[in-house]
This record gives sequence, C-alpha cells and structure tokens, in this order.
Amino acid sequence: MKALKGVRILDFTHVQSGPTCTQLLAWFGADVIKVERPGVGDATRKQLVDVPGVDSLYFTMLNHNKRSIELNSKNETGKQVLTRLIRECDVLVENFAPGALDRMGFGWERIQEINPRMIMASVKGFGPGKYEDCKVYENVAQCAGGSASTTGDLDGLPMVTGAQIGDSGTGLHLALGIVSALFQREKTGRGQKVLAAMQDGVLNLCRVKLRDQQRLAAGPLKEYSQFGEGIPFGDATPRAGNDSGGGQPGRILKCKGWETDPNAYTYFITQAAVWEKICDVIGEPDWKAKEGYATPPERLDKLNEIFGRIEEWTMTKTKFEVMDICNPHDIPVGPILSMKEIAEDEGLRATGTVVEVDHPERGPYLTVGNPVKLSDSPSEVTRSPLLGEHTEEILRDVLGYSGEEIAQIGESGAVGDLKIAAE
Ligand code: CAO
Repeated sequence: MKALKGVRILDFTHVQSGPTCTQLLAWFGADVIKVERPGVGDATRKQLVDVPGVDSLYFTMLNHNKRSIELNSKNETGKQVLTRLIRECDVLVENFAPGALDRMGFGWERIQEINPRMIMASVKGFGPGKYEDCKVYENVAQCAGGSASTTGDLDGLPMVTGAQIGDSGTGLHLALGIVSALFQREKTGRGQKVLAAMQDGVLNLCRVKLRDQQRLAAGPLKEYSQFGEGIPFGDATPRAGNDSGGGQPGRILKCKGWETDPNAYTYFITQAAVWEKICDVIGEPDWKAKEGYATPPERLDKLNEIFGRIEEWTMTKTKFEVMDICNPHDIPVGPILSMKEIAEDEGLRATGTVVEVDHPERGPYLTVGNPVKLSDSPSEVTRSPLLGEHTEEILRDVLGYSGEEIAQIGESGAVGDLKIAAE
C-alpha cells in the first residue's frame, strides 16, 4: 500500500523541474504516465551522454518509477488518445513553455470540459506579469529569485549554486501543490490549476535574504562578517561569502589535508550557547571570561581572529575528526563532503537516499532515492522507462483499446513504433 495508490498522473513534463515533481509522486505510489514525442522523447534522454546510444543519467535519474507512452499530441489520432488519457487521469503535470498546451488545443478550459476533476499543475519560469511568456532555465531562476545576488563573496560576482533550487526546488513546491489540490478535491469534487513559478520557488528558499533586506532599514547587519570588518553596507542585502544565514557566526575552515584535497574543509559555527566548550576544545580557555571575547556582541569585530584561531586547530584534524570531537559538545560543525564521498557513504545507502539501480541498456548506476521517508509508504526506486516502453500497455490497459484499434493508432503515426505486436 502506497500513500498515492490509485492516483494517476499524466506526466507531460520534460528536462528537470517537472520530472522532479512527478518522480516524487511516483515514489509515493502514483501511477505516472510520461507522454513523450514519438521517436524523440524528453530531450534529456540525449543530453550529457556518458554511454553512447543509451539514455543519459540526466534522464534516468529524474524519471524513475514512471511509464512511458510515445504520443504525438499534434496528430489528430494522438489528440483523441490524449483526450482519453485526460479523462482517465487525476492530474496533468506540465512544464512546457508558456502557451504550448493552448497551442496543442489542451488549455485549461478544454481540460475542464474533458474532466472537471482534473488537476492541472504547471511549472513556469515566472508568474503572471511582465515576464510570464519567457522560457526559463535553472540559472535564470536563481538570478531572478534573489539567490545569485546574495550568493558569493562580498567583492566577487553574483554566484549560482550547485543545488538546483530553480528546477528541482520548484518541482518540490509543485508536488506539494498537487497533493494539496488532491486533498481539496476530496471535499469539492473539483479539480483546479496549480502553478509553481520558478522565480517564486527560488525566492521562497531565499526568504532569509528578504528578511535581511528589511532589517537593513534598521542599521547594518551585525552578524555579517563585513560588519566586524568595518565595511559599510549598501542598500541591498549583500553577498556574505560563507557566513551562516542565521544569527550565529559561521565559516568554512581548512582541515588536515587541505593543501591537496579540495574538500578537506569543515563548516564551523561559533554558536553562542557552546562558546565556552569551543574555547576549551581549541585550547583557549582564557577566552571564556576575557574582556572583548566573552559575549557575542563583543566578538563581532574579532571574528577573523577567532576563526583564524579555530582554523589553526581544525587544520590539525581531518574534517571527520572535527565532527567526532565537536559533536559530543553540541558544537555545530559539518564536513564538506565531496560527491565521491557521498556516493560511497554506507549510511546514505542504508537509508535508501543513495540507491543503485540496474538499467537494461546502461547497467547499474547510482541515483538519489526519495529524500522524504513515509513510515507507512516506503519508496522503492525502479528504473526509468525506455522511450515508449509502455505505449501499448497503456493503450490497452488504461484506455481499453482493442488490439485492432491499437494497430490503427500505430498506423496513424500518433505513437511511434509499437514495441509489442498488437494481439
Ligand atoms: N507531441 C507533439 N508535440 C510536443 C509533444 C508531443 N508529445 N511534447 C512537446 N511538444 C511540443 C510542444 O507543444 C512545443 O511546441 P510549440 O512550440 O509548437 O507549441 C514544443 O514541443 C517544444 O516545447 P517547449 O517550448 O516547452 O520546449 P523548449 O525546448 O523550446 O523549451 C523550456 C524548454 C524548459 C525552456 C520551456 O519548456 C520552459 O520554459 N518551460 C517552463 C519553465 C521550466 O520548466 N523550466 C525548467 C527547465 S529545466 O527543468
């Protein structure tokens, strides 16, 4: 029994944002039917190819637990099949460029006519307004959502982050909207439109920076390193390097081996509540009561010196030793883990967060499993579908077409080459 058992998703998504959303729904037990252009499919199947001739990791890692139907939604027979699919499904998820669904003839009004219970969920780059017609990719959203202007060094360029907060982040937001709409439909019997704009999703994840924008009106942001260094603030939330986003000073510090290992670093937070323990651990017990060091406000103009001293200590330890020593004292530290270390992490394998999946064409590969664990609805990760692998199965089992009808649909050019002969 899975949480979303019985929910059928018509997955019209491509690239990353939409597929992230429908993959999550599939992990929670929804039947996700991915609609792909015959012979072409999701563009990511052929992007960043590491093994020639097989689906890329870009595609496989975003499309687990789904079924694939090849369907030309611009072909007349294809439109008839799509109409039947809309009737049979609970949710249509799409992240086409603005207006693409309308051009296909399947705008919101038409969808409601076909199935008033249908929930239509979309990712778009921007919400309604000046930029609503723009096509948008990850880094555009990071820039427009306030992330890039607040990320990076104070004297450096705005910076994008490796976490795909625009694509995968918005997919997550959309999934929550869909589940909420399904819950509401239980009471109203009606579907509704769900929109997650990438700019909005990124801004939601950057809300502490909008908090700081407003705090600026009351004076400089004292927890930012630039305050202690005497650098004046401008009129917008500045970039803060590796300062922590909360009220407690934090930095990334070198650990043993940093000269040759680009990830031999730890994050270290001088949490006020454990200041005395930090002093003991780094061998500066006098700082506990010393004037100018004893309270957080006094320390603000000495953060470079304090972190310099802590770093002298962390450089004598590996990042894991720092963790082992500091954790029992509740001193917040975190090793900078490389993707190699994460891929090899036994603990992440044990929880199903990192999973090895077998693929008939590419063989075994690693992926990220469901990061949200439900005690009553465990997720198993099954491989992504080959292009059109389930076309006939869906036409027959979901839509009830006979073998003869399936053959006719095949001949119409609406579905690409059928993988299995009609009955
Ligand atoms: N059968 C027939 N036609 C199909 C089809 C199918 N099964 N599936 C898609 N198409 C058509 C669409 O109808 C569209 O045709 P028109 O332009 O004639 O209306 C066309 O394929 C291309 O769709 P698109 O414009 O969405 O694709 P693109 O590669 O040009 O743009 C993207 C990609 C991501 C920039 C754009 O889709 C977009 O802005 N999406 C919203 C924001 C978003 O999700 N961005 C995240 C991208 S990374 O996750």
